[in-house]
Amino acid sequence: MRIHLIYPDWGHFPLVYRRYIPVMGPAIVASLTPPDIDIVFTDERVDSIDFDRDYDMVAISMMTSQANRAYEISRIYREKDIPVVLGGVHVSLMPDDALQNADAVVVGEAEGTWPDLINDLRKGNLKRVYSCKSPADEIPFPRWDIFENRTYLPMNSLQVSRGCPVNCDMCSVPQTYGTEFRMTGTERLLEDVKRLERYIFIINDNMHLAKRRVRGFLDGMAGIDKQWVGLAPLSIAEDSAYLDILKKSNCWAMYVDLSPWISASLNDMIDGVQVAKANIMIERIRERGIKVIASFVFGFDHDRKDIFEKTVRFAKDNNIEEAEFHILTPYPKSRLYERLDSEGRLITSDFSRYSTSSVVFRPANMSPDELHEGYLYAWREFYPKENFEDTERGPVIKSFACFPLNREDLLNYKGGRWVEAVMKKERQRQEDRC
Ligand code: B12
Ligand code: SF4
Repeated sequence: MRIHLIYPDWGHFPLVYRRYIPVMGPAIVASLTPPDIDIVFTDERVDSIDFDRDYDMVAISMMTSQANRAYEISRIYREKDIPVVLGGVHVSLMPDDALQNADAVVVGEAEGTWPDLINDLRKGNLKRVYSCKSPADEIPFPRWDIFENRTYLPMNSLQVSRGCPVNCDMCSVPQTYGTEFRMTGTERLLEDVKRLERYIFIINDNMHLAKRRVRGFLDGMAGIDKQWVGLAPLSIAEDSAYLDILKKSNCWAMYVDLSPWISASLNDMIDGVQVAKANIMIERIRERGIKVIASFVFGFDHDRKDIFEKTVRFAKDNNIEEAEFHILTPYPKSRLYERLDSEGRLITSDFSRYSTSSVVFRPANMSPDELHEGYLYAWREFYPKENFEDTERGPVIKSFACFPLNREDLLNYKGGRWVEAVMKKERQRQEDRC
């Protein structure tokens, strides 16, 4: 038996290196698949799909920004009478939408659903919906080998826990994984770490809420020769002892979401004290040798037209090495989506635009075009000219300021002349269109 596992194209994201991160969802689905079934994996971010090959089933993983492309791929295979199953965060949020475009859908975690689905496939009796009723105790070690022989960064992800009790306005995590913080055991995590690449992306942004529970894990990381990058709110800098633990655990950089706290302050909606405080906190993180990758979101109701310029100035004044700029995006089922929908402010239901690079709602203090222009201005203004390239799909930033390998090593990594590779693909796309 042979299954084609697909990670569809996801549109565009300015920082090119993001395209080169192996993704965990498909790697877990592959590891839950019994060994007598062949898995052929296509990552459309870097590969093209060979639609002529025959399969017993096609399985597609998707975020919201990938939904339209996933449905297109599904249609092509279903026309060939190959059954298609869809899974991933968007399917968990909008199963009915997905169901119209597939033979079967998986709602929630694959651990609690995929084995049953495979049994039904063997019997030729696929059900329409597989829902994860209770989360699995055991998360398998992802099959990172499915990404081999391609141009990825030498980096694997690690998920310390699933679920989140905090219900942030724009986040899809509680709706996908539930509201309980379910942490994997420390020993198991540390064993897994030893099997990973030298550089690790710890994908939880909420582990800092459970400092006491993750302490053993972070202490264990200190004794392993691996470096990691993570996600965190700026408030981690309020706890110097915790910052010291992070440093000892070999954390080299943190993605820090600076919105909307900072943008409200930059807009003078609240006093400038927050900005002054942020400067100190960023410095505290940096003093530990941990780089700050700053993430800024534009489009809040308090954002006025000068927010773009003020944000870039803030990032430059703070000597941020790497910044990301996003357009506020209301993901289906989030509180933000419900609010904007109820106010009649959503302007498109084209999910390929739900990528944080497009405006999909009417902002309060500017037009959608002004928001998009301001977003482009921020990328262009923050990065040096030689790192910036305009393409038909949007700006491409060839920066890896926060990656621990130097530029030359990175370009020489494995088959990984990845910056050239992505630029070639971008050019090819433009030529195909002409
Ligand atoms: C690491 C990460 C990334 C990585 C890798 C992406 C990826 N898809 O894995 C990178 C850096 C590339 C990335 C980029 C983006 N990301 Co991101 N990312 C994450 C993060 C932090 C972890 C993802 C992960 O590895 N999870 C662990 C795996 C195991 O979970 P999973 O993928 O959901 O898979 C499980 C189930 O969904 C299911 N499943 C998944 N696929 C399949 C397939 C089949 C066939 C089956 C049966 C089951 C199944 O089983 C898996 C195991 O249980 C999540 C938050 C989170 N906690 O999940 C956000 C998240 C996925 N990202 C999000 C967003 C918005 C983005 C961006 C769009 C925006 C941005 N500005 O960063 C960009 C993409 C740009 C674009 N053009 O679209 C949102 C997605 C929301 C949505 N509704 O789509 C999330 C949920 C964050 C959030 N706070 O809401 N991201
Ligand atoms: S953004 Fe982070 S803290 Fe907020 S709900 Fe999502 S996972 Fe939890």
